[in-house]
Amino acid sequence: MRRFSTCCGILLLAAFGLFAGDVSEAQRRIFEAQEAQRQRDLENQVTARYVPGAVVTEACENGDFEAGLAGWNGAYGGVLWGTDEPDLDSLTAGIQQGKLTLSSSRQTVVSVDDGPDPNVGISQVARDGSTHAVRIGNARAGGGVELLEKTFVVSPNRPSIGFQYAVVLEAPFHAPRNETEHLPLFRVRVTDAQGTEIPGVVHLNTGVDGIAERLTAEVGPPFTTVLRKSSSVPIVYLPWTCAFIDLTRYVGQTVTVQFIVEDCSEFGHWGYAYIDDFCNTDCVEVHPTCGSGPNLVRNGDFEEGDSEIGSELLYQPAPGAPGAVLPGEYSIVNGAQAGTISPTWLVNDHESCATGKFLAVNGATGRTGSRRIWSQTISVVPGTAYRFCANLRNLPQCVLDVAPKVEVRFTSSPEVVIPSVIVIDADPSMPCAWKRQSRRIVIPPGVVSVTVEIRLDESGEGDGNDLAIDDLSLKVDAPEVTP
Ligand SMILES: [Ca+2]
Ligand SMILES: [Ca+2]
Ligand SMILES: [Ca+2]
Ligand SMILES: [Ca+2]
Repeated sequence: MRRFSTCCGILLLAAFGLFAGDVSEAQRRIFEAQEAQRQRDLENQVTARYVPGAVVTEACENGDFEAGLAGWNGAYGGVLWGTDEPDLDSLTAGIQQGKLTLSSSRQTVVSVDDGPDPNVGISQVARDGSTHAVRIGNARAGGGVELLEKTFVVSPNRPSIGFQYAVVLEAPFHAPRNETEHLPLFRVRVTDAQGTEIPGVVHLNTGVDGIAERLTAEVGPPFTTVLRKSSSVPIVYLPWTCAFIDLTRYVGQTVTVQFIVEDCSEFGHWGYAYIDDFCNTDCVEVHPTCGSGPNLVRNGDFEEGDSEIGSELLYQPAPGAPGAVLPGEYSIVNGAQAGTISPTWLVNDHESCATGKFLAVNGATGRTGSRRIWSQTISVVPGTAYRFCANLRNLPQCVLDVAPKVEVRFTSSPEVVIPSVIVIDADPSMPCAWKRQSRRIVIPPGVVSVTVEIRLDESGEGDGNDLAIDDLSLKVDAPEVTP
């Protein structure tokens, strides 16, 4: 929706200097005329319309950009003034390279020989040994939208794609003035072959909870802020960061990965991003996947409540009151219930970080040995490699807290396959900071079922020893990734 500022608004805002960098009415009309011309060119077929996913290439072909932009597709366009997301079906297909300071520079190969980024001083390539990367966008405002795309069939040998990125955005101090406006941003969007967006597969690894697939220009973590003499608007940047896209559920399917940069929809502020090392295996190894195919653990997300738990502890069916779950008891709860049981049980469901359920254990202390808090016997195929994943977090008490020590035991009677001890140290101050643990097991010949046990050591002296468990899975493990 278009809006027109009132006189009052202009005076008030000018008094606070909040919108330094905003464009004049005349400048806005120029940007709108340019965008209208681009749209007319599309309609008259002077230029080609971007069709997402139209060109299928190899996932890792020229992922390091050492061969320029071969194997990559591009698109560009503009946002309408004050609107939300650009219409990705009305972009112009193509790659346009050029100087950082030109709005027509959409996707530009940069070289280590170009020196550091002139605005924030970071390297323009991801690491030593890389001589080229790509810059998406430019340091010129005007509602520009730039997109770099790769469409490929997800290989079983590479079910997750690592990459490196860096982001540089102007960050005006004001929040958007209405719900539909947006600040400069970088996002990674993944779609299936039908063009339907696949949520939850991009992990930008900013270190800040809740940022998964988009970074909007706001002063504060994860960004570093740079103040300028030439402008009252600071620049924020994220240096080169390892990220990955988890496509394990899409092996054999065609997906499209889009890296998108958008200037602010007020037309006054710009943003750009660098990409390098698409298919970097190190970025994935930091975050091993949980295997592929169906999850063989039953009720692994605990959404079915007290089913298939196999615990030696006592089940507490009514967790709705303070202290309801006693030492040596467990319950299946949501975040609100956990907070009622104990004010230090600050935790939300792992997958949604919202209203889902998880297993909460009030571990006993001062006893001998360990007890089984969860167990399941699962049918498996002999000779197959599986990966078991568990999401765990510490629910600490304020004083004399015993950090839970958990053992995951895989047995296939009579022989023990793998024992594995884990001390949980997931950040207790963040309700969504779960710690994912994964273990690879290879099923010996002749073995057709495995019992997975999660055991909790109860020998610590003190209080606490409490933990939450969610999203347990056992899936076929992908073959080792070869670089
Ligand atoms: Ca490179
Ligand atoms: Ca721009
Ligand atoms: Ca859950
Ligand atoms: Ca306890």
